[in-house]
Amino acid sequence: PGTVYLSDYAPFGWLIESVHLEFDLDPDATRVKSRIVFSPNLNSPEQEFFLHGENLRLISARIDGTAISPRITREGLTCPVPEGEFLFEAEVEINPGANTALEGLYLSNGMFCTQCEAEGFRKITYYPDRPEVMAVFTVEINGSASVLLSNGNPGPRGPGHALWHDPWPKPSYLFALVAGDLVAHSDRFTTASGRRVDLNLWVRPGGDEDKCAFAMEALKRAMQWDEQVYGREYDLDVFNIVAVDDFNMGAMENKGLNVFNSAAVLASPETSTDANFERIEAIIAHEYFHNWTGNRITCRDWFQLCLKEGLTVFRDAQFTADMRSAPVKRIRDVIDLRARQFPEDNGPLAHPVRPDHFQEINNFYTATVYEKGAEVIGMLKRLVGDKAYAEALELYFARFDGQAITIEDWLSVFEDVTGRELCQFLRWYTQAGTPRVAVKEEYDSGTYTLTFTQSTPPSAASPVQRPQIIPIAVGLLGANGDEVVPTQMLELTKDSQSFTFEGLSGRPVPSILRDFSAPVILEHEISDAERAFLLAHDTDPFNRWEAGQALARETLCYMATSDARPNPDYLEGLRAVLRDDSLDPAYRALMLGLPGESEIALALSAHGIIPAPEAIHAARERLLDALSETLADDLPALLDANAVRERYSPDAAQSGRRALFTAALALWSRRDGGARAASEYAAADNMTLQLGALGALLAIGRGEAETAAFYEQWRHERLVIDKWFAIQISHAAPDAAVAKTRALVQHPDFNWKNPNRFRAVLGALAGNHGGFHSRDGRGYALFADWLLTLDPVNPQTAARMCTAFQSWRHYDGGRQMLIGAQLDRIATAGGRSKDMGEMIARIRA
Ligand code: HT7
Ligand code: ZN
Repeated sequence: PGTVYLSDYAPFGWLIESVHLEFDLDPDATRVKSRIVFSPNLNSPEQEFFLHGENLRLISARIDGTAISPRITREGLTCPVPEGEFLFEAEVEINPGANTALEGLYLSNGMFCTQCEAEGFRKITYYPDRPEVMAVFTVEINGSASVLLSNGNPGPRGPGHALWHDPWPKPSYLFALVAGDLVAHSDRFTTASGRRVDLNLWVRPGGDEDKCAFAMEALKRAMQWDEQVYGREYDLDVFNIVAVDDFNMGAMENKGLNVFNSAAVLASPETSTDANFERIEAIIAHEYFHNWTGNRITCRDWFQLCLKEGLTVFRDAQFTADMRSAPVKRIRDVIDLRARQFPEDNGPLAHPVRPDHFQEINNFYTATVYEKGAEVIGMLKRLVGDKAYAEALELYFARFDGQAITIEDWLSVFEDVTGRELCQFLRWYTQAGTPRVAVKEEYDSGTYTLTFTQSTPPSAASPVQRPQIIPIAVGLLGANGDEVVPTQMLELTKDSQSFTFEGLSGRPVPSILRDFSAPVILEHEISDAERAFLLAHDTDPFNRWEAGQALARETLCYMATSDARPNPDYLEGLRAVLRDDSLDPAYRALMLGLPGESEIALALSAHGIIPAPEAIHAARERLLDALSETLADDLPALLDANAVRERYSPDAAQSGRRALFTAALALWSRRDGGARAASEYAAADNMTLQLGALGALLAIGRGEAETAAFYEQWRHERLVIDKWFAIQISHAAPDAAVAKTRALVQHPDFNWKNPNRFRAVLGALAGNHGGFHSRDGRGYALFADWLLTLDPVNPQTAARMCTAFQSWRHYDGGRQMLIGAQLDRIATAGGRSKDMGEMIARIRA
């Protein structure tokens, strides 16, 4: 029901010459007056037009000054229109105070704010709410708040009144309005061509003012980077950012007025971890970069979402790599891809990077569209080379500025610059599923041959899979670890293909898929000794880390299915890496990270073994114990060497040392019973160490007093209390996680209508693999109870969290029955939202 298909796309029959909006703000009866000038877009426009509109009370409507009585449905308004240009006017009333879905105009702590992407503008006024309808907006705001903001440049303002004009045509999803008693952290940026831009980060007074400086500096770094690397300048006189507590996602790139989830913008050393700082820098950059990739050039329709999101994620990853460490960023991104995108692409929610149908577009802001979308751009860059990539992007901005376009348009600039046909490459956008690439090696008297075979399991989303073009970066190492063949980009285009290297003096060790050159699953059966060799010698930092991960993954799979002992090659190899002080501490910290329990579950399932969550958890605990034993002599020195004594900075160097320190502390706690962690907790003067020490204690079943003290210390800092809720559940033993969650949902601070708090608690339960999959089904039932509670209030956030169930078919029959029962319960519950209905139906299919 209600499915929209890409193949049904038809352009809107009118252009919009100008939009004038006037808001009279009132918490439960806001009036919105619109004046919209339409002109025909097609040769023979229809005699009637349809404007989207939901939950609006129409007060009056006129065309060219004459009152009309349009037909109103739940979805919008239909009325006959004259030929040629005409003025449409309407006045509607809306109720921001009753808007708990956080889409459209709503209230957060008394502040008016908007969220219009994807289809929220239709909850503000009647409008063709589709991304390709671009228009110049003028907005008047009448309200009692001291700060009244909208898109574009400010016009005259007086008490209770403000005027904004945005000279750049934009789709309605980029409209924004904010009104509140706010204070600004302000700065200025001068663009390369000399435009002086006022920068403001608006927050509520009373404690957040001192958490703005980092985001502001990050914004200036991003503005400069986009000029230097992509030649893109900012194009308005002011750039406003507002921090909002109630927000469904991280942030929103509204033209000139970005709205941010407080958690994605506010930071101080005492209240935020290094990871928070890095995330904030990345999201600030991401939303800023959208100004060109998304706002100036936007999507023709929502199927093309990856056009702006994939490219912007790719750009923000490049930025982080430049600001920090490229290998560390790459490894973190791959960890994230495997944790979130691979399960999606290999389960019932699989869909192409450019989906071809949907019921609710909000359900397609996915890891596939974003992260796989960015991987696809990385592959394109690898295939055409850096120079052609830069030329293609120049052409892209020149050719499509001010337009709403498709993925075919995007690829056309690469075709024009390189002369290459990219129709096979287009399959990365149209086929779902993660390709498997199997490797076979042959060596004969100096000639070495690699044969790759690709296959992608068919799925409901892609029943027929055709071969993709896969860039495979390969280097060959000699027996002493020297690189005998430096990195080459092989292009796998057929189902099966061989590549030959001549003139070698001995059989090499291959390093395949360097820098994770394509989002595929590599099936390369090599010995533990060869993996250990790569862990010791690979000159590609990604593949060196990958060798350690592969050893850890395999040993965990054995340990979870037998009483096998940990692989000594892994333990010894890791010890050697950790002792190598020439390696970046951040990189060594990543080396110490074990694959997560759900990754092991999926790896077992891929080998045809039904995963047992409790056995996986026990195996991981045993491996951590073995690691702490193997490293017993090294850990104290590692702790001393990486203790940061300088004044706190969230920079890459210091945060890398803290990452290694806290990873070592967690292992050392298994040896000293948590004594060192307790003293580190007591002495910590920043959140990274405080939370790291608390996590180390909780992981060994201690930390009760510290948990209580933490709450008392931070009870007035809502973003810290989110962490307090989450860490207790994520570090609970599997048999305690559900009880802990049950206790915490009774806590007076569990404000479940706040998406950050809901995610902190229920997201942590879903992330505690052993606890969520508790054999008696209590985890599933509790989770489903809360999905059903949240859905009528905030369907978007509830629907996103259904992904916790997406891998259900990998588990045993008992668990499948228990999950299936919860899915049935949700599916048949009355009053379910369209968002959740679609998600549950897809998961059950
Ligand atoms: N483009 C935005 C995506 C988005 C969103 C943001 C906040 C709340 C609801 C939302 N729906 C869609 C964020 C981004 O990708 O930059
Ligand atoms: Zn984005």
